Amino acid sequence: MAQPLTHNQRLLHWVNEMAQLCQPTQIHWCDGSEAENSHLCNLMVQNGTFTRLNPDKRPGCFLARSHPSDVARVEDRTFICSARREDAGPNNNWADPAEMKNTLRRLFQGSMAGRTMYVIPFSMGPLESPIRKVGIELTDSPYVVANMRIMTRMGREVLQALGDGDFIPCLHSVGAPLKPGQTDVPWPCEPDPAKKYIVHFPEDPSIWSYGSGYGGNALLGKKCLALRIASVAARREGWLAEHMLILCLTSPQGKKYYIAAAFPSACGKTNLAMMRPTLPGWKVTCLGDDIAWIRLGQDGRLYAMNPETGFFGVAPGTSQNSNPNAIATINRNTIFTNVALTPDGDVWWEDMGVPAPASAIDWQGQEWKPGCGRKAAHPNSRFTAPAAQCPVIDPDWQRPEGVPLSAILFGGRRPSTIPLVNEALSWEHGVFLGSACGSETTAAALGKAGVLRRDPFAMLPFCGYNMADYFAHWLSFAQKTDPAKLPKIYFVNWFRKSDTDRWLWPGYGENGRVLKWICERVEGTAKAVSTPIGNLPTPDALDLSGLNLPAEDVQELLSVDKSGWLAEVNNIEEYYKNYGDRIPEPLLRQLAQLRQRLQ
Ligand code: OXD
Ligand code: MN
Repeated sequence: MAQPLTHNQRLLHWVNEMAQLCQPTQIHWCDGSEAENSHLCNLMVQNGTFTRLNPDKRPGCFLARSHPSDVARVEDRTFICSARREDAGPNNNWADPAEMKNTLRRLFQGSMAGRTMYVIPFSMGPLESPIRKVGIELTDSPYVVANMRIMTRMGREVLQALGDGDFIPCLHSVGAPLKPGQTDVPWPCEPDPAKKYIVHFPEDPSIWSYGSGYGGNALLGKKCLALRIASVAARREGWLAEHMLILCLTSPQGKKYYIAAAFPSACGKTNLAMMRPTLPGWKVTCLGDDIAWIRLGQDGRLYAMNPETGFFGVAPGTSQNSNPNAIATINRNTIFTNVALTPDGDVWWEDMGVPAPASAIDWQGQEWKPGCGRKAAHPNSRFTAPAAQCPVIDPDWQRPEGVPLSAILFGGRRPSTIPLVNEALSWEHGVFLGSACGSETTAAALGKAGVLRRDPFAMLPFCGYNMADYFAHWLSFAQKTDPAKLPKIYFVNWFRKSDTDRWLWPGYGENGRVLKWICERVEGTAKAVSTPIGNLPTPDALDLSGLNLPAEDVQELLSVDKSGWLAEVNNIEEYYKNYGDRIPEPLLRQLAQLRQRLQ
């Protein structure tokens, strides 16, 4: 659509100004229609960005291969440019906003030459939601347009809902202007990592992203707007923008329990969000797999809403066994990025649970054979799929007011010390547990096994302000409402190992057993023992029927390792020191009380 679809003067003015700066050949206002999408997909097939997959196997699906330098979020090139450095906190890279804008203006000058500037109006959250945010992303990447159409509510109806209202300006360029006559490459980007910039100005608010076309760097509604910028707005406006899945667990009696859960990356959030519980009669339906916006309802309870409309999931490891519902979700209308292409025009990745093809084209476009020593799919290869296609999507997933939470879960990959499940003693204690979230790295990831990386609330890369102030914001909810109405908080750990490096807990669909105990605690019917670290299930309170777990494994999963916990207390204390005296007093009190209970 060449013509602007709006009379919003501020928007028209800004688009004009940015076009002057970036110098695109033309401007396209996205209407979000089916026709527009197929036109863009055809265009990308023609220029080599997309490969159309075999329509008999994956109708409406495409494969994209990125430049090898552009395969993941770039945290070290991500900036929060608040006016004051201390407001960004030690958890963020900070730069002076005026200086950064100068740098960015220089970079964006002429950056879209030879390309089309797409204007993407998008809404995070249902248009009727009281906390939805409208963003306008200007981008020179049609790949970004096609992904944003899956991940957000996008197009004409958003501009209609916006009217003359306020929007969040999001400027994006792949940073690869074309000279007259220069032929394009399938994945244009700025290959030099030091020249990529993912920048947030929380006080504007605005987002400027330069040099990358991949995932969270380029789909600006997701991590940039719905987490970093939204977390700042949420603090000001009295709600929470969280890195959480939302699921509904329905009991055999038909009672529904809505649960939100925060886990650091690579801890199985998408798997849990749509899992199939093995326990007969229990059912999980999915409301979201990555982000939850949570606010107080009129009844004093916390309500969670997923601001996205799609899943941007990691492909490797996704299989019929680990996540059958994801496999069913991605069988049509899905964009795959950096997975392998099979000779029959389908996709393949490591641990897909189906035999490797005899040959394939790998994520870098090269011939690949099993055993050749290279991975066929990049470890961070992705699928972008509409949430509505998930076979267990919850009927209320688009409710503008969200769903009332019964429980909030925190977790991480913790081979030792942390029990299978632990119930917080109070909201304050629960916030303390969230602040101590973290995951142990594997040998493959960091060259050193057993390194614990603290990732409070799984928000370390996504909190748009000082994390200590974020802790205080979480604590404040106990004053904003009757604490008895707040969800109960749990810390779970599916990743416990024995001394001999054996998994103690089967995970996946069996995690429903832990969720069942949590729901029974919410009802006040399940047994627990009070321990120095929190309330743990008695071994007979967990429904382990048919599992045949050795009694000593259950014992280990549900016991308190006192010396391990004392070390944990010291480690948390060290971690808090990063935030100096900004750490809220109640968390220091929780730490001291825990130490005392352990001694
Ligand atoms: C994601 C992440 O991509 O958390 O969702 O890294
Ligand atoms: Mn995530």
